[in-house]
Amino acid sequence: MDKWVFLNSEYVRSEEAHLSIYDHGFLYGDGVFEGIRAYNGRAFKLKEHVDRLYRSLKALWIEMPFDQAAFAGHVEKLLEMNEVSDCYIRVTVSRGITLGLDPKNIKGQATIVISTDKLSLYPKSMYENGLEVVTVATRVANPQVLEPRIKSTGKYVCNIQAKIEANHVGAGEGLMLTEDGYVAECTGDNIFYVKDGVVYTPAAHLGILEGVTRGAVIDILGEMGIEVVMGVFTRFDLYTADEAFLTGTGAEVIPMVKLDARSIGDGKPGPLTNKLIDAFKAYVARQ
Ligand code: PXG
Repeated sequence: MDKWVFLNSEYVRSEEAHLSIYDHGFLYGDGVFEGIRAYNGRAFKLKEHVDRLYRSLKALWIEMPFDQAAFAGHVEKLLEMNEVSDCYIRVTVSRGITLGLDPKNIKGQATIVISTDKLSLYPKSMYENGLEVVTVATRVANPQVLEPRIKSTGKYVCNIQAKIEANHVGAGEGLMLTEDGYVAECTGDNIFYVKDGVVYTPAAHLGILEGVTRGAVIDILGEMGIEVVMGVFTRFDLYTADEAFLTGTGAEVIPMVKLDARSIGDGKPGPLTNKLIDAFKAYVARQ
């Protein structure tokens, strides 16, 4: 189906949205992105996503021709123009166009694309039965080399390698560790576990993406009166947890029932996880 796409500073038909072969995003992965969900025609946590996008851009010194409010306005307008209700909004910004890596030779503005697409979701059975996860050999990037809080397109070669590893053994997700072997995150999701009624999740400084869904889930757990501890954990903590779950724009909240072939708890989605999934649905509905 034909649809509108926002490209640079105008709305064009998707088949007319072409990018240069000299785009720095294509040549070097020199850009950033956001994946946002729309529910009932409204972009979920749009401000949080746009703020994260602008933080990523600032860190990479990529300049935008408009401010955050105007950018959010373009996302909302595109949703209206495409008359979509529940969809995946993809925002990609690259430094712009020049062959050669020196950014001073970039001509014109950053390349900016916003599109709305169909969501590809985990099957319903995975929410009911839970996901099996394996630890992959590919580590998350060391923050001193590639700051994970920058959602850069280039960084995702690591996550894609990790996903390939998980796919090869038929796992639903791949768990990535830090260089030191601490639990970081999955290839496209943040990770949480439950032990004795307390919820634990890796601290941001370890080299994880500070997920928008992670933030929402921490708020919801707070509303539910459940303590959330951000810290440094090993796989032992997950193997011996009562429950575990993953969060992300794509997965929302999904139970994780196995890690490296070991059952977590009794190997079924846990009661707190199931309660949280319901609470997340209610939270989304009232946004
Ligand atoms: N960690 C990583 C490495 C991610 O890529 C998350 C955590 C969860 O963050 P959010 O803000 O979504 O709660 C992500 C999210 C895509 C796509 O295009 C990737 C993500 C989200 C949406 C779309 O594949 N990654």
